[in-house]
Amino acid sequence: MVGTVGLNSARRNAIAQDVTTSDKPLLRVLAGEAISPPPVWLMRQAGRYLPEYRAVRAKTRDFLQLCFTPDLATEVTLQPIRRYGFDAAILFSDILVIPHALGQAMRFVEGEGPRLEPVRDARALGKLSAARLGSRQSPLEAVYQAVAAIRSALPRETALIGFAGSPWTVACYMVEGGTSRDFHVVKQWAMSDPEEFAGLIDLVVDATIEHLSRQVVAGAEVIQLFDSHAGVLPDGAYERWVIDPNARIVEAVRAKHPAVPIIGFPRGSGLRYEAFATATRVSAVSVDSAVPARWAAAKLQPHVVVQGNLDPVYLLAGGTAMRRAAGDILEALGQGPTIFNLGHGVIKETPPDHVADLVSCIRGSGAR
Ligand code: 1CP
Repeated sequence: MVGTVGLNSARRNAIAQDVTTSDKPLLRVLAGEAISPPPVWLMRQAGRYLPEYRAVRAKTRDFLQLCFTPDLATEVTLQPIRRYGFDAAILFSDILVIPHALGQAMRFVEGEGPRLEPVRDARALGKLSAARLGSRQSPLEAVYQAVAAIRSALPRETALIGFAGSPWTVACYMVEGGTSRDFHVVKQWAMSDPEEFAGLIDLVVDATIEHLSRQVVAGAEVIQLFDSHAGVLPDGAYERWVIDPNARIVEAVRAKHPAVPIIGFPRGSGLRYEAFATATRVSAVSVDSAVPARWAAAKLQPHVVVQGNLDPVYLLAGGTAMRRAAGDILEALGQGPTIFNLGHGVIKETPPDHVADLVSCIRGSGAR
């Protein structure tokens, strides 16, 4: 089944002007086509649940070294493509390469996660700079080399997704110094001194525009913006720190690269997904598992392509429960342009066989 139901005509025409027909199912859907079965890829499809990833990881000193060694980043990006034949590869990197490139001291502690020297005032903010990002001496040069190598190694039907964290989510880690239960330190700064906090957000916006543009120039065909902690902000603050920075990034990247579709993932946005989808002008919105797929079909799909949203724990559980839940999502979203994905990343305890089972369940759902 092929069609362009779901997107309003102005949007469809705007996209059609920019994207020529493609062999890649992901790009066809992002141009507004509904295809059955839909393209499938999974957030965190490369990573610790795969034994071949753990083998590469065991040979590297630390996680950042893996991100900044083009051969290794290329290899781990390709691993899940070889195993499962996903419709997209996502660059193996991390959202925290931006604070690193801005000059913030950071490291990944084994088994615990990221540790950053917190930025909590104007003085600490003043020490950071995006100046080197625009130059050929960018500390992220290795990332762009990986993008080019991945692109040339991919099968012709597989699209390459580049990505960055959205400014609010990146700022969460920069200010808290790591992960947090409620992110109250960064929220308090944003609420008590929004003008000063805007300086941090603006710095990350600029760095992110540069980083994404360089990924596109190197060969990324689609961009995803991860706003994983969007859901912790109340109304008002959400517009200022989630919608506005994402909208600025979409506008700037699209001005330079009009043909490149952009997927937004403002996790935990609830009812605000609708405002996010229309106000940021993203090409697609990735929804978390708390969003009813039928609601997404009714409220979001008329404006944007919808990506999602199987609960990663169904993938961990596998079997009939997983297949039934995946089928429900296909049934709700499959009439319009949709990309099958999880509501968040693959959990590291997930048996690799469950992933193979999920992919064959999606692909078995109709003839392409
Ligand atoms: O030792 C290891 O192997 C470290 C685990 C790991 C991995 C596999 C980290 C540390 N990052 C990654 C890769 C990664 N991170 C990708 C690769 C591509 C893929 O999806 O296959 C991507 C897209 C990310 C993005 C990322 N990093 C996000 C946004 C998505 C999300 O999961 O919400 C976030 C919040 C991070 C921060 C981060 N990096 C790593 C960890 C353990 C964390 C989370 C810390 C926390 O718990 O808050």
